[in-house]
Amino acid sequence: MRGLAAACLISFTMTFPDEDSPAAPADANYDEAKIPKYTLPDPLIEEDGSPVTTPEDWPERRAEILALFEEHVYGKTPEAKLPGLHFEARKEVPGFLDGKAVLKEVRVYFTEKNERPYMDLMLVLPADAKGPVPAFLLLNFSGNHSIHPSPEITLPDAWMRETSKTGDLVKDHRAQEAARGFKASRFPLETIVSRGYGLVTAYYGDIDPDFDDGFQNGVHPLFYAEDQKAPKPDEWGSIGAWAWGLSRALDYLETDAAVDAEKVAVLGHSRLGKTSLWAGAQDERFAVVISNDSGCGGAALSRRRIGETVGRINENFPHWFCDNFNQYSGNEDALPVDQHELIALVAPRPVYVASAVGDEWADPKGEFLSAKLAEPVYKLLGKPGLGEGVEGQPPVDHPVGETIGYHIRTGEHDLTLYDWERYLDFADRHLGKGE
Ligand code: GTR
Repeated sequence: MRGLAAACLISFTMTFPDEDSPAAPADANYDEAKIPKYTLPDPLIEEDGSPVTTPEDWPERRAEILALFEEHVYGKTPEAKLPGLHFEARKEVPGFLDGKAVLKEVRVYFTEKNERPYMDLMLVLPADAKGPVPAFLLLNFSGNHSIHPSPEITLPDAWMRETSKTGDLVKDHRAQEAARGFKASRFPLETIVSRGYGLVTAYYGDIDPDFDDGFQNGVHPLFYAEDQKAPKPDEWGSIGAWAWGLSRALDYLETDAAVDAEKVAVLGHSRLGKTSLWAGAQDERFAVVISNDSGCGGAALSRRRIGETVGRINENFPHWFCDNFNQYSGNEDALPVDQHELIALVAPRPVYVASAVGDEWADPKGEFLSAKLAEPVYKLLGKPGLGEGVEGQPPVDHPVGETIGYHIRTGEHDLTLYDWERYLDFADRHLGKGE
């Protein structure tokens, strides 16, 4: 079986993501044989037990699954947008990337006030575009200046994480010149624009700084009722807020004639891959949804309990999910949903799930299984899903899939040129070439 063969290729050298990862836990399980027996909820069986057999039945079941994810996993998003949402064009550099691109910087103010919280969007668009271009939208971990060394990119004034590893990249929680381009390998701008696509990004901390402060900063307080000090147990955490921010970026793109807002692929890596899936599940304006190494709380099935578990993620990152999610720490079988149903919420739109061999913490096999187990929903809606012949996890570096794309590549937890090339091919197939 191909799936088994691929599983055997998985090396057991553990690596951890480079952001703010706690030390590797000695007791994490990587042994398939030690996974407890589990039964997954069926995306095509309603809560009352009735089967979903026609495409016409799906919207009702979809709403039910979405409500379960809101209540038990990510928390409810309070409102689509606030009435004062507005945009400010701040910069346009026509000769960016040696003339191959146009750089634009736009500030998204979430309310009528010109003050924080706001989100600084950066757009890199092909210079030779004949009309509106399709685009990839993704949040970044370290600021817009980190994605390319150009001094044209405005240095952010937002709070930045400062750790023993950030050195001279961040001082007093502020971005430094030395950090320009230090994450450039994750953003192959030349390749993206040469293929006819735009790249739109923003620093995720503009929406909600990624630390547990009881939700006093970021966008949460904008939505508090009088006397409310924190989200309720079924209200959004940080992933919910970041996903909401992606939708606000799309609100802006709908106003920018240089971008085809009906052809926007939302993409994210790691915790931001969890975020892109949740954004794409909720906001059906996203034409394509891509999860890169998203792991626990992203594409990986929670019930497999391989690598990072619900208990571990809630302990290390108590602000990512809603408080109700804590009930499922060490209690995954009680979850009314599992992550294949998150992928199913994207249907019938194209979705891509990617894994890396050296990313066992994210459970690559569990990521594949989610994609596979979402397929019946795609088929119900008349789409092939992974398509003919993709039964088990494919071999390493062999991308597969039709409406659901999947690959597991050589290497570690990262967003690489290999990943991007697959996403560009996938976008070409589903959005039409960026021409
Ligand atoms: C890790 C976390 C993962 C993943 C990763 C990242 O520490 O355990 O779930 O989100 O961080 O976002 O880099």
